[in-house]
Amino acid sequence: MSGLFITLEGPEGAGKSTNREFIAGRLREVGMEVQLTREPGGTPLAERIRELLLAPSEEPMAVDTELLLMFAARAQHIEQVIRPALARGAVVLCDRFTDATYAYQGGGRGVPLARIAQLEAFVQGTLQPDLTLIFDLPVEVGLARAAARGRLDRFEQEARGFFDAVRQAYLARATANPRRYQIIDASQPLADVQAHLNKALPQWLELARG
Ligand code: Z5A
Repeated sequence: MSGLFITLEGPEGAGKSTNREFIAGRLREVGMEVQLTREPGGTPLAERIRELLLAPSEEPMAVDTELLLMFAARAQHIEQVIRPALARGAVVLCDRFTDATYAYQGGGRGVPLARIAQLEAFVQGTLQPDLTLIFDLPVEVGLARAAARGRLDRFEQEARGFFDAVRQAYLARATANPRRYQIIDASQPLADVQAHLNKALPQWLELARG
């Protein structure tokens, strides 16, 4: 039996973490086993790599170091959590995955997309999400939400242009493959976002199961 792989994406402060619990709840209500997880991270070892990636440090992290650490954490996560969960028929609900690498390292840092695609094929083989929900909102709204939370991590300290490029990279990927991606207007009040999710989820799941 093969499960369903759903990823949640979007720029800073878009509400992925807030809404992943909501989505997991809806899926569990209809009897699905949900494996809730996140990237970078999702296993004890991958969470240690996450700490390296997010901690501000005096020594600048080379772009290739960042890229390889993202995929190192992903390799561990796929082997330990994602593939076993899909094999037992669960829904894997993952807060960020490789679309974030295309958006942040590709769009934000300027890594050539072909290099990301090589690592993607090496680490994932044919594994791809069945459904990707992009929580989209104007950059300034997301940054204000993130800032209101307090201390900023290494990514959140980037300049405005970085986040514009991240957002555009996400939207370009969704436009290029409308079958897999659903864009959600995350600038709406939370109650409206969740009413939309509630209404649209059954149809998206049907599409994803193809
Ligand atoms: N990264 C990367 O570069 N490459 C990769 O391949 C991967 C990741 C996988 C960590 O990710 C960083 O890693 C991330 C990209 C990079 N960059 N950063 N920073 P993360 O997902 O753990 O961290 P994040 O993107 O910073 O998450 P976030 O800022 O916490 O965003 P969120 O999860 O989408 O938002 P949230 O925590 O649910 O909500 C933010 C606040 O807004 C919170 O106070 C909510 O109560 C509030 N909120 C949420 N929705 C609403 C609405 N609708 N209205 C009003 N307020 C709201």
